[in-house]
Parts: sequence; C-alpha cells; structure tokens
Amino acid sequence: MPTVEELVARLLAGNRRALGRILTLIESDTPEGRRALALLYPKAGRAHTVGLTGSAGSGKSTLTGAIAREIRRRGKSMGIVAIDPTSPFSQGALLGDRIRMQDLTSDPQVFLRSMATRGNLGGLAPATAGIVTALDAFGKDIVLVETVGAGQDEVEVAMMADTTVVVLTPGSGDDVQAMKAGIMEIADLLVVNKCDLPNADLLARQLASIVDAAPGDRKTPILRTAGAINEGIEALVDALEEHREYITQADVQEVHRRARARHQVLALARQRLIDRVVSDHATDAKLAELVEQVAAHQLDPHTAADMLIA
Ligand SMILES: Nc1nc2c(ncn2[C@@H]2O[C@H](COP(=O)(O)OP(=O)(O)OP(=O)(O)O)[C@@H](O)[C@H]2O)c(=O)[nH]1
Ligand SMILES: [Mg+2]
Repeated sequence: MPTVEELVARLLAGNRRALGRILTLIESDTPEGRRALALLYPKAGRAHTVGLTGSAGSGKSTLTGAIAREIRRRGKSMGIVAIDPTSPFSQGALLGDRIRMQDLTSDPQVFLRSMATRGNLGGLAPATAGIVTALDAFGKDIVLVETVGAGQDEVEVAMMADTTVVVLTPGSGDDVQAMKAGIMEIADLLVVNKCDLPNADLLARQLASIVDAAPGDRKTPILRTAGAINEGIEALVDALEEHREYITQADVQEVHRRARARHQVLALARQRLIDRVVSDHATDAKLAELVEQVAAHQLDPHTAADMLIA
C-alpha cells in the first residue's frame, strides 16, 4: 500500500490511477483523504472552475460532453465532476452519462468522475470541493461540475466555481419570474439549451428583460445552445473564456476568492460542529431524553438544544 504522500507525489506527476485513488479517499472523507487535500491545496488554484446547474433533464450532461469536445479541440485538458442526486434511477443516470461521454472517457486529457449526493441536504456532495481541488492540482485546465439545481445547491455550486452557468430549457415550466432572484444572484452565464425546441426565443427574451433590469455593470450574457446537435457550443466556450478573463481582474478575483474561502471554512466548521453533537454516541441517550421532554412540552426546544450542546 503506497502512503498518502506517495500517492500525492504520483498524482502530481500525472498518474491517473493515483488521482482516482485519492478521489476515493476524499470522497469517503477519511483522515487520509484530508491529509491528501492538505498536501494538494497549495498546488491547486490554477484551473478554471465551472459550475453547470439546471433542472433535471435540461440537457446538462449532453451539453457538458459538447463543451468538453470543444475544449479538447482548443487543446486544453478537462476534469468533469457529475453529481447525481441519490435516487433509484441514479445508477441508470450514471450509466447514461458514461455512454453519452464514452468517446471522452477514452481521452487521457479528460477525467470524468461521477458522484452520488447520498442524502446530503444541500444536494451537492460535501466532498465536491475536495474533488475539484484534486483535479485542479492534477493540472486540468478546466474543471466542470455538473449538478441538478435545487435551491441551496445552486448557491453551493456558485460558491465553488469561478464561472457559474445556469441552464434553462424552453417549455419546461421553469418559471422564469419565480426564479429570477435566485438565478441573477448566481448566474455568470445564462444558457437557453435545447434551442431546437419551440419557444426558445420567448425564453431568451424573458431572460433578457430580467438581465436588463438587474443592477450592476456586467450584463449576464445569454447564450443559445443545443448540446445534442452541437449548436452554439463554440460561442458558449468563448463566453466561458471571456468570463474567466473578467474575473482575473485583480479586484474581482480578490473579492470572489475571499468570499469563497470564507464560505468553505464556515461550511466545514459548521459540519464538524454538527457531527460532534449528532454522531457522538454519548449524546444519543441524552438526545432521546430531551426529545421526549420537548415532545411532551415539558421543555422548550431552545433550552433542549443548549443542553444538548453543553
Ligand atoms: N431537443 C433536444 N433534446 C436534448 C438536447 N440535449 C439533450 N436532450 C435530451 O434531453 C434529455 C436529458 O439529457 P441529459 O443530457 O441527460 O440532461 P441532464 O440535465 O444531464 O439530466 P440529469 O442529469 O438527469 O438532470 C435526453 O433525452 C436528451 O436526449 C438538445 O439539445 N435538444
Ligand atoms: Mg446529467
């Protein structure tokens, strides 16, 4: 068994097997995985990280495949992290993604990792940021995370990525008005995908009116794509590169990086505190006792929470 240090050295030398093994350690959140991350973090920070989010079935995986082919055509390497919500179908979805991206998975310059969310409330697997760090340190030029957008998840992906792409489709019942606050907060690029379908123009116009009304000096670009027929992909990859250049401006980058670092540290600290309270066996009996008292209205939930933590 190679040590973590040996595995990290191999990863940094470009060994894909070592990368795969380290990703497994990170994913299962073992002490070795944390050690690997501590060693890899100083080597990361060079990749362009892209978050691609949208409703289920909006064509994200097909689009990701098309983007990857275009990025390879431009001579760059890519890491793809596909997050699948845990569901009875997720094995099938992963298999479907593999088939959609089969030509890519045989390309040594593309590394595809699929992950299940395993009932994490936010949806985005907690290990995702670590997986991105490892792919970044491995030397991938672009690391793209595909995730089904569901409220909090979209914010999570935006906090992790340099560039967040929100994918919408015409006639999907995506209620543009209802979503606009959330979308405008996180989207660096808006994509009307499946633009071969009717009503793509209508959706693009609705989005344009929202973008025009939004404050700020940068107008969020709206792109039209059809991943399945490779339409609009070059323009989308151009827009990704433009956004990368925009955020590389010193002041924008500083603000973004600090916000991201703060978010990551707080999210992990919060998780550690929760784990300490909830997964400690000594508290199990106490929790059961407090639950009884709260359920019987003998104790209020605030006092019970204080007692649990104390
Ligand atoms: N008309 C049309 N259909 C498309 C296009 N791209 C993908 N689809 C279809 O949309 C369906 C979903 O495609 P996926 O790429 O799996 O979508 P997804 O967003 O990754 O799906 P989940 O990961 O399950 O949320 C498939 O049946 C595709 O064939 C497109 O450009 N036009
Ligand atoms: Mg998908």
